[in-house]
Amino acid sequence: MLQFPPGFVWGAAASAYQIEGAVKTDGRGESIWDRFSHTPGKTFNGATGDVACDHYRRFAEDIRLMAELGLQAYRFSIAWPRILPDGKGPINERGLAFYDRLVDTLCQAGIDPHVALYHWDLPQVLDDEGGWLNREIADRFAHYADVVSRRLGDRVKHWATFNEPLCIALLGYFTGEQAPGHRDQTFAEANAALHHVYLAHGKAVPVLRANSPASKIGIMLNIYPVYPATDSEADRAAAFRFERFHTGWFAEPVLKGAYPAEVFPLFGPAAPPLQPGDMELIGAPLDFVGLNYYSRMVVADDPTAPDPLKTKMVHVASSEYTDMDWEIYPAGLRDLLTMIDREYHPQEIYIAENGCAMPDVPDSQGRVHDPRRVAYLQAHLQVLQQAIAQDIPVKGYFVWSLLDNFEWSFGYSKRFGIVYVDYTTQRRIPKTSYRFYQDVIRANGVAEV
Ligand code: IFM
Repeated sequence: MLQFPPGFVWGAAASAYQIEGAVKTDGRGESIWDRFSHTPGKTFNGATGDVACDHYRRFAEDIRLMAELGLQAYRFSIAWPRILPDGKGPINERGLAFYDRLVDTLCQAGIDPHVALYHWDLPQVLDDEGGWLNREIADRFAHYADVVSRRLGDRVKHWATFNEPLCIALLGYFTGEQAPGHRDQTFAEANAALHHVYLAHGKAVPVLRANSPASKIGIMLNIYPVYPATDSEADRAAAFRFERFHTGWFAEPVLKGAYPAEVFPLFGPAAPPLQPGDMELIGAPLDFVGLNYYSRMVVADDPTAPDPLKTKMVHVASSEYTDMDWEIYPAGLRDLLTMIDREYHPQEIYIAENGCAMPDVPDSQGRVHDPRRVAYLQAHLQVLQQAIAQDIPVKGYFVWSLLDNFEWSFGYSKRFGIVYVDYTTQRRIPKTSYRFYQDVIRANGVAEV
């Protein structure tokens, strides 16, 4: 048995729009994901988060599932449009009261609430004013952070400002796969959105510290370790360029307080709209970094590629891939942690998301057996344990996700949960991986395979 340190935190993660449903209940305003998912052609089979897992109504049942699992922490996000339906004010008391009840019920069950303020569901009214392209949004976000942390800051001990700024910027403003669905190929919008997300982060951090002084403050980043497709000089150079763009561009503003100088000139007039003082705010020290790890990137040099990086992604023929077509590569977690620790020295790290989509189906007796997810989790936890044994300061692990849920533009076609959700009845069925994770938590360790 590979033991984790005493006090290691075992958690599960989710986000508001992916599970809550109840999009018109108790005064919630419209979010960009309501608008986007209701636009024909934007999501698989036209799926929306209108009902999702109905968690808004069933949260107590879901917390019972968490308690039975032995969960010590639950990471969820707050829906900004429930709190400030008009983006700025007035405050919607019924929305705040929901999260109050959620936090209280978690605490009563002995489960520590870890809160993310933004997991992609911007109030639509703010998008109508330019959304993340409008610099003023940073102050709106700081105000929202103030309202939420004044109310919950006595019980919430871990706050994250944003989940995956890379996705907000790239998928929201470059590829258009996610809300608000812009496709600006000059990159100017993605860079502006990223910069304003980070500015909002920088302005919210001191607010959270003031309102919730006993808490730890951080951010969730999705950083992929990058590997060359071959050992050729051209591919190694391509992997370096790609890494500078991915980790460098999307993570270093918060981890180092600077955009990488070698990437900045690539964008010319599409560079982020920096103003004096921004980077000091953005780069202020954090208490923890949340890393969302699923897979790695393998890249090759491609002089014909239309983008300035001149690279292409490569499939590894010998590897196994998940239902998202993401390579299963547990060793990447070790490489990522080693790199983050060496380059950026964060005080504390959480694996804030890790898991896989698999095509789960109940058997004739209604049980859901998911051995490939068990193997995935087992292999990643084994690597994680080894990294911790080498003194990398990982304090906790959050499986993505407790429940199957709305996987953004993929709708309900991808199942990430350790609990199966039958969307016609809302019945929850713990999968084999739920039992596996229960054993891991109980033992505070994982068997070596
Ligand atoms: O479901 C998403 C989550 O919202 C953000 N991180 C990746 C997950 C799986 O795609």
